[in-house]
Amino acid sequence: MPEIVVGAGRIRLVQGDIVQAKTDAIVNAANASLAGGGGVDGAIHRAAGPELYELTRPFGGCATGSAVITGAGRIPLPTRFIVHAVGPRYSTARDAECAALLRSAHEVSLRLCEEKAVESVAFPAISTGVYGFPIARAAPIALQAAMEHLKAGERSVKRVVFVLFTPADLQVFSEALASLGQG
Ligand code: AR6
Repeated sequence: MPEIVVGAGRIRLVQGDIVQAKTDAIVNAANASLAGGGGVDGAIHRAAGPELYELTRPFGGCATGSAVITGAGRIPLPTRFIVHAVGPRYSTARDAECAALLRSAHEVSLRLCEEKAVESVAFPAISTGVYGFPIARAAPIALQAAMEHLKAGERSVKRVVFVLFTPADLQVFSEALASLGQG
């Protein structure tokens, strides 16, 4: 299981269903309306139950590149929070802008976790499904955001887990982690 130590924390990569992550917080790859959808969003809403819609409704949506945090509905402890992060829809023509938005979706998610004194958080590969972000391009952006957050020190977040849905996605993240770890 790939894992690296960063400052006082660690980043781990696993393959599986993020609903089973058993972290204090789980990040959802949401959309700007926060009204639910397919992919990981659908899986999280199914597990959390209809109350999750009640929890997101007051926000009235979320900008791309940002995130909001709610309770976890029916997802059992230790998970207490869902972070609804909105990654960009990828377009080659706007690659740099998409990269910045993906990075900020991770940064805001981690900042919200700090506000709630979260120690462990699980991320999916945001934007790499329906939103079409090439995963080999997304992986180092996501990992770097997590590494920089942990490196800053004095963080409540000590463990960042990336839960990749397929073995192929896990492989891509593992290679990105290995090259960043050496850098
Ligand atoms: N656990 C972990 N990863 C998952 C799971 C799961 N249960 N299910 C899918 N993935 P996507 P996006 C992976 O499409 O690209 C929704 O409709 C999937 O293989 O869920 O950010 C929202 O409402 C992929 O690697 O999210 C938005 O409208 C990754 O999660 C839109 O899709 C992200 O794929 C967001 O698109």
